[in-house]
Amino acid sequence: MAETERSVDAVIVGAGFAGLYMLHRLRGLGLSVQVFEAGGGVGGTWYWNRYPGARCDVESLEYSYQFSEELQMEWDWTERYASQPEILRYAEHVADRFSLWSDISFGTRVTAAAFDEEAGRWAVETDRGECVSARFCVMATGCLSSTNMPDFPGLERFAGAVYHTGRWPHEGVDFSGLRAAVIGTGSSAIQSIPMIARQASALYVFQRTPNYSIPAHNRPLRDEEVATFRQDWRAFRQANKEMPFGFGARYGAPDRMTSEASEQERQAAYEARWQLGGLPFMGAFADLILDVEANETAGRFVRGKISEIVKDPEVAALLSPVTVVGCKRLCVDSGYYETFNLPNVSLVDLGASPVSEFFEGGLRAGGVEYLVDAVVFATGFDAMTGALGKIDIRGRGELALRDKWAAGPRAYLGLATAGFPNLFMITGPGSPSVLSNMLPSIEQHVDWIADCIGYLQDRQVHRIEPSVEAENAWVDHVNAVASATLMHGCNSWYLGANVPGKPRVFMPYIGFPEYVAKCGEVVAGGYEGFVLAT
Ligand code: NA7
Repeated sequence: MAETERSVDAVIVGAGFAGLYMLHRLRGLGLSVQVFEAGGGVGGTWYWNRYPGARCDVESLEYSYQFSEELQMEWDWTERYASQPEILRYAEHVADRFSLWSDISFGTRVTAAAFDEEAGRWAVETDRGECVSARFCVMATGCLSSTNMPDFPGLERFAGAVYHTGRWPHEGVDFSGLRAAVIGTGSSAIQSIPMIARQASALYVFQRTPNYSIPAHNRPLRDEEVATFRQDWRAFRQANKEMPFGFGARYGAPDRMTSEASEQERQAAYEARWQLGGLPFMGAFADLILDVEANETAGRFVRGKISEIVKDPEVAALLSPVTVVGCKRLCVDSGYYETFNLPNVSLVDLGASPVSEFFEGGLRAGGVEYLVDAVVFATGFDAMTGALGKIDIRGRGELALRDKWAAGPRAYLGLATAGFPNLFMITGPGSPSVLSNMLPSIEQHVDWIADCIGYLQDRQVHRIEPSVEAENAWVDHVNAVASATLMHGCNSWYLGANVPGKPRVFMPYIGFPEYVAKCGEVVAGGYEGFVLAT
């Protein structure tokens, strides 16, 4: 371990929405704080994911901070679903408004963090050779920040341009006149394909597994809906907090089972949700993620829509998933299925014949050569644990987090992990995180951590970490809740199934209101399940 050069009360790793608000809260407690950020600016996932068509799949009035009334009154979202450039401008505005820039070191990646048991402090090292000593270390490293880049044979021989949606060039990419390939058909692909298809002379979409996608029906926000939101934002936010996934209250919580509706009523309910657009589609009935037959009624509906939209029946069939709707994250699109009617767009089925290799002029799959000038990897992320795994984090007894989590992540409430005192995670594994509206989840975690640090300060408590028993019980509970749903039954990134060799463990917690209540109970019980030491 390098010698520490500087001491602060807290180090925060990452300056996305989690890191920014954490910095604001810790400053409010009078702590000295150093934030390290690998990117050249704030915004986290919205700094990196600049691919064409990038947009949040939660509506802008909901995917925004609520800790400051002034911020909510002064920031004008322009569209129902905000685009990446607008969300990035918002993050920058927050950094300006709360004067956050001065405590953030950009272009600096944290490489290691080790707990010195004698001193009770973390030594945090960066790729710039700096080492800072801190009492608290907060990982605000993001759930979708470590890209998944498949290791295709011969990729190094490919002479064309190679991009990953999660690391898009800041200057943008002009595909005009180019033959392009997109590998993957998850959210990033589904958003970018219609945009790339408008420019490329030929676009090959390489699909391993089809995904369900619901139209966004994006549109400019209406003055009256913004005015209503501003007038009554507290009730609006509170109602969302009571929703199972922390958003979509204005469309109503599902109140009946599919079996309680006639076939005609079911179709009408799905049609209404299709016309509404986006993730609230899953709110049509209460049993969609609980019962496979119920789910299949929704699956049939979406497949019917695909076959209506896509003119070539063979292409429509290939685009039609046979899996459970919502088991993999539902996608939200603007003209995705329609894009396959364009003459310059071809769908390549990798299900039966995967990419075998790249060569100088393109790639080969199923014995067919595809000559392309550019390849876009829309292959997703090493989600939830990827960014943490890249840092050499060592707790008590030099225990490496990578070793502790070799069989899958173990954390209490997704906030902290036994053996790593005074280390906090924002939206870590075992918290609702990606199965909730991320911004309110981030705020809830940041507030919990800041309140906890305030509590420790007031009582002169020097260390906090979860007990192994509490952690085990929580991990069991997270799994039990997931097992009671259909969400653990497919190869999703919620389970780590998209990254070869990653242990299959269901990582997010299902149930935002229950989770928030549990966090409150833990505090009311004097940090129940945590070990506090003076
Ligand atoms: P996703 O949703 O993980 O999608 C990645 C896509 O890439 C998916 O279709 C994968 O197919 C495909 N993929 C991954 N590896 C390969 C290989 N080796 N060969 C072929 N195809 C592959 O990532 P996104 O970036 O789209 O979205 C992530 C989240 O960001 C999203 O859910 C939103 O929350 C925002 P597979 O399905 O695994 O067969």
